[in-house]
Amino acid sequence: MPRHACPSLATAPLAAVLAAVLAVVSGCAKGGSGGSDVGAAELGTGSADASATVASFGASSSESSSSTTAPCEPTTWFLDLDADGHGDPATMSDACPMPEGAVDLGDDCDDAEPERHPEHAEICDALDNDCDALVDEASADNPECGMCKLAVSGLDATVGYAFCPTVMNRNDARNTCIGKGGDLVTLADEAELQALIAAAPPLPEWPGYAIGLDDTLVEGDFRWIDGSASMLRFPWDAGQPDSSGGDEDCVETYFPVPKWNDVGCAVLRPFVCELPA
Ligand SMILES: [Ca+2]
Ligand SMILES: [Ca+2]
Ligand SMILES: [Ca+2]
Ligand SMILES: [Ca+2]
Repeated sequence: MPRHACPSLATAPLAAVLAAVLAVVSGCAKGGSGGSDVGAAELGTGSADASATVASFGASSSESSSSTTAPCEPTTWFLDLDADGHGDPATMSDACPMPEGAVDLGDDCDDAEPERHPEHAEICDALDNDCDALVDEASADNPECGMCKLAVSGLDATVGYAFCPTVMNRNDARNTCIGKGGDLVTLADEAELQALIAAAPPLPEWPGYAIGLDDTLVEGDFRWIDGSASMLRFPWDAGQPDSSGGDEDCVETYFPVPKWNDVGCAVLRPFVCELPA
C-alpha cells in the first residue's frame, strides 16, 4: 500500500503550520521521506542536544536511528580521586557521558593513595598495595622486606615464610613475627617441612634459625607454639635434644639440611616466621 502524500509547505504559508502538525500526526518527518518516527522535541526545537544527558535522551534511543546525534548509553561511574584508574566504590553513579575524573572500575581500596589498588604489585612499603588486606606479603614482586627474605610456600599459596637474619632472643623473634601478622613457623608434617626447605633462600649453615617449637611447659615434651599437633618426626641433629646445661627449651633448625637443635630461649638467633601470603 502506498504511503499518503505529505502536504507542501511552500504554496500555502498559513496552511504550513497545520501541515507540519499533520505531518507529525501522520508520520511525515521534516525531510518528507515519511515513515520515520522523529520525536516531537526535535520538531519543536530543532535542537541536537537531546543526547547530553540520560534524562533528556530518554528511553527512545532505539527509535532515534534517523537522528544525527549518536545515542549515549548510561554507564556506571566511580570517582577516581587518586587517578590510579580505580574508583571509590562508595561513589557509584550512573551518568552519560562520562563525568570528569571518573572511571568505570569501582574497586579501589584506598582512593587517596595511588600506590594502592587491586592491580598494583605488592612491594615493601608498609602499605597493602594490592588491596588483599595483607601488608607487604611475600610474592614474586616482593622477595625481601624488612631485612627478611620472603617466599610463598609451594604447598599452600596462602602461606608465606620470612627468613629473618637479624638475631634476637626467642621472645623478641616471636613478637616480631606476630607484628608481621603471623608467628614463628610451625610444621604439621613432612610435606610442610619439605615446603619450608624448598622455599628457603641460600643461608649460611650457622647459626641456626629459631622455629616455633619448645618444651617450656614440660621438659622433653616439645610442642608447637600454636598448640597444634604434628605428624612430623622431628629431624633432630645427632645427640639432640640434649638440654645442655639443663636449660635449652627452644629449638633452632639448620639449612638446607633440617638438623634441629635445642637451644636456650635467651640465645640470640635469626628466625623464621610463617605469615599469610
Ligand atoms: Ca583511585
Ligand atoms: Ca588507590
Ligand atoms: Ca597486600
Ligand atoms: Ca606493601
